[in-house]
Amino acid sequence: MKNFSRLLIHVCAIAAAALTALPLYVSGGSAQTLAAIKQRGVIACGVSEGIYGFSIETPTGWAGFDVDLCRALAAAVFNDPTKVRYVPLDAAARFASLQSGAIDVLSRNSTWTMSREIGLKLVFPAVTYYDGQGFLLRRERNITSALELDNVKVCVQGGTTTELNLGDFFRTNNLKFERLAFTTAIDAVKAYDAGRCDVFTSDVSQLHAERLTLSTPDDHVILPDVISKEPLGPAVRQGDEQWANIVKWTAFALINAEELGVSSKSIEQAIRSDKPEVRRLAGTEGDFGEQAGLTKDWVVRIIRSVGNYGEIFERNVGVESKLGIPRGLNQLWTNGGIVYAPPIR
Ligand SMILES: N[C@@H](CCC(=O)N[C@@H](CS)C(=O)NCC(=O)O)C(=O)O
Repeated sequence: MKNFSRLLIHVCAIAAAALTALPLYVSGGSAQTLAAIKQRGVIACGVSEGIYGFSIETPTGWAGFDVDLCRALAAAVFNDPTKVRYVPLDAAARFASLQSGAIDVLSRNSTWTMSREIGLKLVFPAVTYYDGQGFLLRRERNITSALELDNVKVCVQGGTTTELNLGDFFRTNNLKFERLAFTTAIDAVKAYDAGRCDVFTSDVSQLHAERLTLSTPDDHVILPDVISKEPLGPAVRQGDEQWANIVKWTAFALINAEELGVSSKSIEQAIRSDKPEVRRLAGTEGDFGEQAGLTKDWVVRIIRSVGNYGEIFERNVGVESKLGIPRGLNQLWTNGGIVYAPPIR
């Protein structure tokens, strides 16, 4: 008996040693998305049909905050941010397109909600932009608070959380409104611009973008009220944890890079850094990239191509850009915001 238990301890010790030595490179789930992407040579990325600063087709290709996440993923997988096929999707079509496999990832101002994850069997691996719903209206109305909005016609895009929050807000505050819902953002904004509605409602980030497309942007104001939580981020299908992890840790790598002061300008120095956190990020220490199914230098590839989270924010939507959105909640937690990524270690 004594010999048997000694043998058992021995076997367990060997098994434990073997387990710790085994590199668990492929995380659970059926890891078919990354393989399919590599075989195809491009990532199919679902974006909006056109929101200035977020995802818009320009003469030189797609650009914007949401587009840069697609570019970052392509940089991580192919070391080439251009290896993306953009699929413009309206609000109603976006999730079905992801479920059917027509796209690998949706990066389109989409709010992470419980029903979208559980009911639609999707995963939102990270929040990339903390938003909330607001109202845009004509300056001449002299309205300064959303609580003054009674008996108004509201233009909204259907198939969105915006449409649902709108009903909640007016019901909760005993205010009357008439909803004019449109399938596309272009039609909703056109109707508002033509005077068919008193108010246009959407995520505040999109109000900033859509205001620029109006015939006289300066005649319209965004009310200060924010009536909902809209945590926006990329979405993927359930059942492929390897790909979900790549999307999640690409978003986290962008944030961690900003926190560590690693930018497109300082990335070459970061590769030579002796700071442990920077070395793990740059892949000069550890095998974090390989564990994810990528390469050691995956973050270097990303930062060289698109910059860090702060650079992406400022370039596309920040105060110096046409949209002029302050960082606000989207500032790093170390600077008074709530943007916080788990560490690479
Ligand atoms: N974040 C909200 C709203 C997203 C949304 O689709 N908003 C419209 C309002 S402008 C939009 O972006 N449309 C752009 C398009 O359909 O291309 C959601 O996930 O439901």
